[in-house]
Amino acid sequence: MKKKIVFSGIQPSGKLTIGNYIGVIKQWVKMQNKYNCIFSIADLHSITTYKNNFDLNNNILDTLSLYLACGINPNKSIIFIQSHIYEHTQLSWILNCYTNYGELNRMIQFKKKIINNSKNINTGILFYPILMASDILLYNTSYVPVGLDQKQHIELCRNIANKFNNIYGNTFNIPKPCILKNGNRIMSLQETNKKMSKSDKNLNNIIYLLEKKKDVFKKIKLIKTDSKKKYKIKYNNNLGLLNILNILSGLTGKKINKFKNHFNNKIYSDFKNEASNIITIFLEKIQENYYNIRKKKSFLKDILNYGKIKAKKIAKKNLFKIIKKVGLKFKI
Ligand code: AQP
Repeated sequence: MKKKIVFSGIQPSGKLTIGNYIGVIKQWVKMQNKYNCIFSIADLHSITTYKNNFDLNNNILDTLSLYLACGINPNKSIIFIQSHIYEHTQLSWILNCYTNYGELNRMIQFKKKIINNSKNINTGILFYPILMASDILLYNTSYVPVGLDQKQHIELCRNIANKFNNIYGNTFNIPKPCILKNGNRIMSLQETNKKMSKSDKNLNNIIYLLEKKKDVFKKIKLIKTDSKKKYKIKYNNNLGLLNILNILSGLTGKKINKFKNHFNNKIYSDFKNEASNIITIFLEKIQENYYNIRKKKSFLKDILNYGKIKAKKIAKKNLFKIIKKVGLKFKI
């Protein structure tokens, strides 16, 4: 039987975080053994929040190197740059015409992003989920591993696909989101009411996959706990500590309760030191792989070129069918 298709991507809008790893990359690594996986580097999405200090070319190579360092195997999975496959933007225009403005306007991410980008509220931010739907639907995707923040976008994608199928007959697979039970929303270290985001201006909220040991310790130390340092740990309402437990579980695959029991009767500073240590040891492996891979520019370019050829073949064939269905078939 033909393997089902998995599609997912990350914007090269900055340095990847442990949130990106725990929420999605970890899932990708597992899924590539069972499915045909297609992983995009979503540069078109990243220009919706373009900043002058973006170095897209380098960000793309950094992102690819981290995919590989985390365990994505280019011999098993297709990895490509979104803007290399023009079919995505072509399909995106078509799908615009099958999406209600009201549906789009309800997207939570849109509402958040226009607040964070108040000086650049471009329509790309509004149309972001339609481009995402095009990315997914173009490959007849069955599963889309994402973090919780993307759930609403996948629901929109499913609505668009159903609407299209109802009009033109069975065209698109209706993709299912794969959202982890634990680790689907790693929160910011200090401001625990929002998720950890690579573009957060407060760097103390983020642990990057390439974070240095001393900075991991520093950032975790900054998490607010009981002022009496010698007190034994109480997790109760301390979202900062619960977030760390979630991170530890996400990185190691061990249950949260196991860590809770382990830290029972310990004091806050022990908790923070041990947690920082576990995180650092995990990151060191990835960082060693990363720095080896990142040097090999022509190897990285070959992977992207190979991915482009493979993705293009599928995208071209599928877009042709869609174009015919909507009646764009005038021949000269
Ligand atoms: N904190 C997180 N916890 C769990 N999953 C996360 N993801 C992102 N942050 C977390 C998931 O990673 C995938 C790729 O995300 P993206 O970079 O394409 O877009 P994003 O969701 O907007 O991620 P960021 O880090 O917040 O990027 P910026 O700051 O550039 O907007 C998605 O599946 C996402 O759910």
